[in-house]
Amino acid sequence: MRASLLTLLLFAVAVLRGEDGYRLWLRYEPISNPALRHSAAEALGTVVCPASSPTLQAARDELQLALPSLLDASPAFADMAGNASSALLVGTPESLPELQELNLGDALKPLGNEGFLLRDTKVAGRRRIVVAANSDVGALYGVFALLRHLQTNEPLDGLNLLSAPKIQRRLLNHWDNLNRWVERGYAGLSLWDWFNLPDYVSPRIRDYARANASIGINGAVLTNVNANAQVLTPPFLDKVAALAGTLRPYGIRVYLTARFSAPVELGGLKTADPLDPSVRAWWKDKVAEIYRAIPDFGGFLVKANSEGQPGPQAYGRNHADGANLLADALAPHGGIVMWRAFVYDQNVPDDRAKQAYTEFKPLDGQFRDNVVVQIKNGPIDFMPREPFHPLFGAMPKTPLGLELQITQEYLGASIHLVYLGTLFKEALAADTHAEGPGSTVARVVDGSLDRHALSVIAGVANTGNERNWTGHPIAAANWYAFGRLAWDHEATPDAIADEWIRMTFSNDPTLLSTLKPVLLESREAAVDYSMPLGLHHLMARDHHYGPGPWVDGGRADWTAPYYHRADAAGIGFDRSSTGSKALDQYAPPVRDEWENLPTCPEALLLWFHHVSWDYRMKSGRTLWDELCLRYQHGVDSVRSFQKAWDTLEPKVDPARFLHVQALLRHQERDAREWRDSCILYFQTFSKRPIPTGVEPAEHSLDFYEAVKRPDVPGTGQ
Ligand code: BDP
Repeated sequence: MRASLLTLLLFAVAVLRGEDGYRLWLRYEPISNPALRHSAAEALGTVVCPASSPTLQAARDELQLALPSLLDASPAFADMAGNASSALLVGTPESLPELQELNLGDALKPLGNEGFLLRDTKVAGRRRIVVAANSDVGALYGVFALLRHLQTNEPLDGLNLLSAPKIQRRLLNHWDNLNRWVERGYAGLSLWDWFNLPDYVSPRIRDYARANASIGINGAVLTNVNANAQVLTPPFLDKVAALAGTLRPYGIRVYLTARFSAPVELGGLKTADPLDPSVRAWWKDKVAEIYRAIPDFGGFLVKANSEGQPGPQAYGRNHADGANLLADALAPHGGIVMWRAFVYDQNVPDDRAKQAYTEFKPLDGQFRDNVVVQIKNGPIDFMPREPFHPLFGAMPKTPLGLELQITQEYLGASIHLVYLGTLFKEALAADTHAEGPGSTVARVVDGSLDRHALSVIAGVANTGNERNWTGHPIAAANWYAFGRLAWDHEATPDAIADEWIRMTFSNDPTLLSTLKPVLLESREAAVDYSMPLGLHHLMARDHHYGPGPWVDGGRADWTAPYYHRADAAGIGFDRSSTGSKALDQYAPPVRDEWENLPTCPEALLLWFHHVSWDYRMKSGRTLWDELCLRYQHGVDSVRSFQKAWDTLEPKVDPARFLHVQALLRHQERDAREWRDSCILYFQTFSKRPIPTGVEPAEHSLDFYEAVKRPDVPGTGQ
């Protein structure tokens, strides 16, 4: 009775205040299954989690926040379990002597510095639920895993879970400027309130840390890759130190972007030449200064000689010279350099997709040990679908980091419902064949393929100061999926979506069976209504929102025709041996499969080949018909998402229900615009009729070409 009253009360409060998404997947609503709730309340009636460090204090705080609500009961927080018939024990064998009785040594050993174990066990006949780890942060991760277990309605009986991350540094990259504008940010201003820092650190920063720790993210690059050297000045370092202080208990280190020309801009030097002794001394002193303010500073992320950013090439040096300069300054303090391979130059006549490989591959073996080359998942730029980047597998002597984009720059910003767990997984699971079958991107990145100790995965964050953090209520699933896959790249997008829905909405079976397929199909839908069959870079200029296959003029590699190459004969970029030869950058088994039209996956067809409009697709249709029907299919998929979502009205709180419903309406309109404008535009080349089954366009091509979208968030400065 008490339980149902409380549940009712909580529900009433939620309705009154409106579920606003702030709590993300850490809502800790009462466990809905009464039998599970009662048995968990019994098992966790006593909680022993001595707060002997700030990190264990954070673990204890989380349990204190979560358990009374989840269990609809108030566990006793005690110093010892003693004779209690059942208890939860949380900590390391050092922080909690009672754990020593369990002889966990052998089980803990392989779990490393961040892993944990969860176990349902008995000590002298008394039931103990154990969250144990080798380190405090491992115990914190274990607490979040236990809470996830409870939130997803899993029983504690027989619990036996061991988990350790495969990738060492799991980072968010914030493209945040010092004036709080977020490049490609669609969820408000930056979370970092630089002007008020260090005096005031918003409580939101702690909640950001909690959310990240709950999925194992252990680092944040605070500033934009298009870097501002000011962040390296003393007043800003004080601000960074204040943020670092709040993030530290949650196992999160801060990193900064380093502007290569900082010695000139801040230090008044005449040069930023990486081999110049005064430049080397400047960085050495600067790094020492950073470590005085932030002793566990993680290191630098650098975008150099790319899209106008300064870099070593201005001095006739190469990327290794540049990276090593910073690496040498950071090494004595244990810091690392993440040097980005996102480089291309309009003055280089070669296919843009080939340029990073051409520049970086010869440098394999020339980087210091504390350098990671950070590579986007594909060779162009976070398109809705790309083949894996050919550098993966091509630089065995260098640790290679993977950069994914969580923010939806090319996938409808925070307007479109696009679950990226599937995209991230596709990127990780891609087989480079570099050292035989099974040489997946994931194994390159986690260091297991070439035995590198240092490993990095980064996601360009989609967070901002909007109340629900990510703008679209479903976009938080992408932050979540990134973290979960960064921790365990063998996890499936399906299982991750399942967890996220349960925690973010509820464990209702109808809700799950309705919403999960929407999430899982949403990325493919976005590919279909925007850039199907391997098409890429068809978006409008600058803001990258909406279609622009006609966008021409200015630098060629920023126009759409450079990529789609539509003409009277067909469409697609010939990157095979008859074209740009980009395929030569892949290992022979991959190259051969993709080189041949019949074996090239249709999803990548127009990425690698210029294909005749009448080419017969696997469906038996011509390429032209197939292309048009894919666009239609994308629109149809969004409509099916709308239908599915509408049935969830009784299952979702009104605020989030209406919000997603409205966004889906917008998305359907956008999907139609993509379909109509791209089909009409490509028809000017194909000169073929639009096949049956495709709805007629609402407007003329001129209309679509004239669409202007001023002030799209994340564009400008
Ligand atoms: C592109 C973005 C641009 C970024 C750049 C990068 O359009 O805003 O600065 O990538 O990753 O996706 O450096």
